[in-house]
Amino acid sequence: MLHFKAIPEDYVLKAAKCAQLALGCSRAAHQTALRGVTVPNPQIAALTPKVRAFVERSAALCQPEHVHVCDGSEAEAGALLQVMQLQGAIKRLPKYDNCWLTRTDPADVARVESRTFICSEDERDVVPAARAGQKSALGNYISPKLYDKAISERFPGCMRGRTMYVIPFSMGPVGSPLSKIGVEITDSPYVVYSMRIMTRIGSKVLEALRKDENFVRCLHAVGTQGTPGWPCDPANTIILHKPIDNEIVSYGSGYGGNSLLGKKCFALRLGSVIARREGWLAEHMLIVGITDPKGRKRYIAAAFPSACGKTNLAMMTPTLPGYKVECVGDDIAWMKFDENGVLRAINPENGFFGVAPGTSATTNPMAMATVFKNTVFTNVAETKDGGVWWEGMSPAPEGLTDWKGQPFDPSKKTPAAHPNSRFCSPAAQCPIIDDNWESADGVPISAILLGGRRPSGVPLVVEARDWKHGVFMGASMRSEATAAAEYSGKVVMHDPFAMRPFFGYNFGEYLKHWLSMAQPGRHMPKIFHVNWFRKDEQGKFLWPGFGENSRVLDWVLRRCDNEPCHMETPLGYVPAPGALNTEGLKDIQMNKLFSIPKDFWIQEVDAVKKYFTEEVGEDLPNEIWDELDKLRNNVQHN
Ligand code: GTP
Ligand code: SPV
Ligand code: MN
Repeated sequence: MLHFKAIPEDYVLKAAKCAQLALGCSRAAHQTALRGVTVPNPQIAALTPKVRAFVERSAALCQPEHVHVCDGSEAEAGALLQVMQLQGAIKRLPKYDNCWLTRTDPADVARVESRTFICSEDERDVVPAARAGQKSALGNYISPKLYDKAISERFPGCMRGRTMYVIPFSMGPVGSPLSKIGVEITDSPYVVYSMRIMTRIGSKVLEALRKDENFVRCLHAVGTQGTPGWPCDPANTIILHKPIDNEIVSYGSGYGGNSLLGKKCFALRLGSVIARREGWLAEHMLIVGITDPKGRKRYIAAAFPSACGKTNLAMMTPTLPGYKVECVGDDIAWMKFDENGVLRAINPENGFFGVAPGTSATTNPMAMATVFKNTVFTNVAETKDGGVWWEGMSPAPEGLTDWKGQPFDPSKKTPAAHPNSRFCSPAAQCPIIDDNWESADGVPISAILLGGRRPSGVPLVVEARDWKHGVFMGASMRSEATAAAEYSGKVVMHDPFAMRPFFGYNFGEYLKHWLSMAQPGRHMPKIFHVNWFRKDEQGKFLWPGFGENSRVLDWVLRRCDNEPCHMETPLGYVPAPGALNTEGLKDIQMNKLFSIPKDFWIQEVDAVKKYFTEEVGEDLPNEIWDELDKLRNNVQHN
């Protein structure tokens, strides 16, 4: 058993020392480098009994050299940067203020959905009836026995010679009634530094734990393989969730959603289970505030799959005159109806872990104004003058170093930045961060958008006729695969509610939970499906997207005011002729953007039916079957 007496007061020096020793550097070299960065660690005494027990158990299992409890201070952040520089894990980007570049092992670049599991006694808690005993497309099940086995095969002694960091973190503003607390234990200083951007960490969270002892236990270790600066273990990577115990265990990957356990693991997978139990919604949604030319401000939440435009919509610069957009969150929404029947949302995160490629001064100027200070860049290309570059930012400058650290050769087909390269930046730095983004009560939601990458057949925008129809739209969402997970190629995948990789429980039950939200006295937000990604025969986008999406938001908000600017189609309501403001846009082929090809939709209905039948079966609510029948009828009689 590890005793806290054994934990050094001058943790940083010792942590750095062991990092150096592990890499075989000379003692003198690192001691010189680290002179003056020793920080006392009074946090240990502050641990509540439950946290302490979790730390002691994890230390006994992983056998680290040192344990450091994070206080969240600036001094600590500085020390982490020093440790990582000594390890060769990051390098400074001298072109900007406090910006850093990481290159991962080329085998550890995205979420690994095939190795992500949810554990429960009963498989049906996780996997819908139709897939009993088989692989499910809507989440991987693992039994408690295999869960324990997976841990015991990987964790014993995995932090030998390393420092174990303890990160108390809050999802949501500390103290908000909608917030939840977690404690992540990790041996990756990159994870600690990223968590301090993406969540609220440190002493204030330990303080809150003294009032309410409950927290989600998150254990993470990177493993001992990988490249010099990026230890990992791709062959043995596993991401485990056990909702009944409020527990997340992740091994072998340092990347994004695999390792920053507050994000997808907690806020969505465990979050969806907690939300169902407590009667609210944990969703893969951005939250954005829009002020119209009359000065009326409304908030919208939007679910698009990974790498399908959430960050862009959340920070959009509207092209329509008189509109103003402000950002509350770009990835996750926790939403709950209040006592007045208003759906209120918080962003449980504290930062943006955004897709770099495609981000530019024309597509997303607000992101560009956010990311060049206090940011960690992962797997982007580096410029000669110590800056960063990625595809879509600007014409490629001379002398680039690619994401693997090699001189970039533009004549080759391989990109300079990895397609899933990302920036990790504090949300507060966004120039259009909403005044209410940390409001303890959350912001009121007027409309919910759903969407995906649909190169053909799917109109620019369709309004659901009612809540039930909207839930069906979410259930039947599909989208082209992206680089955010381990898929290759542009296959169109089912991705209900953009949550396919993030469900913490049986998808059929999830749909029932959504349906149960509609109750008398509640102001149900209108639901819309949008598609910025429809293409013409030449493969060119039919819609300019980005800031021009404000034209769609304008119509959405007018519909929220019940303006009769819509017309019926087999799919739902679309803008009446002339109702979508396209003033000043050239060459927009409205007929192509809004066409509803009969053959396409008959196939779509068949594909959705097949998916519901094969993946959900009897767990699919009758209301959703009814909506599918209605759609088939509408399409056939079109
Ligand atoms: P995650 O962080 O993975 O959840 O992704 P996200 O949903 O936040 O996606 P993001 O906004 O980062 O966009 C991903 C890619 O889609 C980027 O390359 C964007 O440039 C591109 N994109 C975003 N919005 C639009 C749009 O309206 N039109 C087109 N054509 N591309 C877009
Ligand atoms: C996503 O894939 O939806 C992301 C990035 O937001 S990650 O944090 O890796 O999940
Ligand atoms: Mn996401």
